[in-house]
Amino acid sequence: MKGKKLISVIASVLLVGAMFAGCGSSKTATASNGKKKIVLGFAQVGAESGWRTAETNSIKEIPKNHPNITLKFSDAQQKQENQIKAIRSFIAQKVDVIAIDPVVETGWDTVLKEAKDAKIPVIIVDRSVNSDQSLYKAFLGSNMEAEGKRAAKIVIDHFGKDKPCNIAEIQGTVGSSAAVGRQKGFNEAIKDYSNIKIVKSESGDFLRAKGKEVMEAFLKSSEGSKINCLWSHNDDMGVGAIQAIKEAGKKPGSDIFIVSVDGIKDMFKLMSQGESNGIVECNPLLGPQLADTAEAIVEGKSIQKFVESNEKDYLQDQAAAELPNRKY
Ligand code: GZL
Repeated sequence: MKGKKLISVIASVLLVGAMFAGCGSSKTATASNGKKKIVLGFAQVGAESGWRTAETNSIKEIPKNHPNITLKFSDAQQKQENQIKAIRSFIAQKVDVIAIDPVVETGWDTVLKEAKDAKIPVIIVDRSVNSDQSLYKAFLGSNMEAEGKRAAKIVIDHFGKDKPCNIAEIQGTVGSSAAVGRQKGFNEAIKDYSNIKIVKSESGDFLRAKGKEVMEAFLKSSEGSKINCLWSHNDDMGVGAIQAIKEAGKKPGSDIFIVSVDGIKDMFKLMSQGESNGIVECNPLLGPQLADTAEAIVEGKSIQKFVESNEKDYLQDQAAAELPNRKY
């Protein structure tokens, strides 16, 4: 009896082992490129600008260059509640990694804690969050405050310490780290120049059409006639504002000195025609970095917590030569 009992116990242990062997391998399945399979959920801001389109294209290219990564992509139409819904859906689907480009800086703690409780690592991309840094694994993106300082330098280099400079500022999305940081950096940089003042400031929500509307209103205001400088938090609003400046019978790039952020082709084209004066580049091509970071996290490798994009600045006399090189 003993021998028979022992054999049946060994047989059942082997059977159970075989049953679970399949489950273990499916969890750590590898793809054709020998890398671990990853389901990556990306919660995008929206499709508000040329920069955003370029970023989205870069993210959507990930599976082409990383066949081990399956991308789940959501577009929140610039609404935080839609982004939070998308993140909760990714958690429910038990994705391996969640990436978020947060439309605004605040209001993320609860959903980030839900992701952490679900043991799903989070990567913050492009814009930043005012949350406990332990709630996300990495940040990939630009230093927005530095971008504001870089834009101010272009203005200061042109107007110096004496020439009157009356600035119309068209801000980005209210509460976004891009608008908050750029405004903070710009204002910090001009504070010691008594000749350089912001005389009008309003949000155009990073939208081309709103940039035009805001600039039209600025030009019709009591300060309109003295505005000789436009500081736009992104190129798209700047392109719209340039349209408004022309319709008001003024020359963009000469009657009104213009600086904006992003580096999209449309603004380089206008600058090559003398209708803008400075572009502060902000890199949207974050897909490759995001893929590498997600893979490193899944493979348990150590990663850099904050990875800042490399960016350049361009002046009017560089625009024509640079335009053919622009990728977005
Ligand atoms: C900045 C990015 C901003 C761009 C805008 O990194 O979040 O949002 O400057 C975009 O064009 O809408």
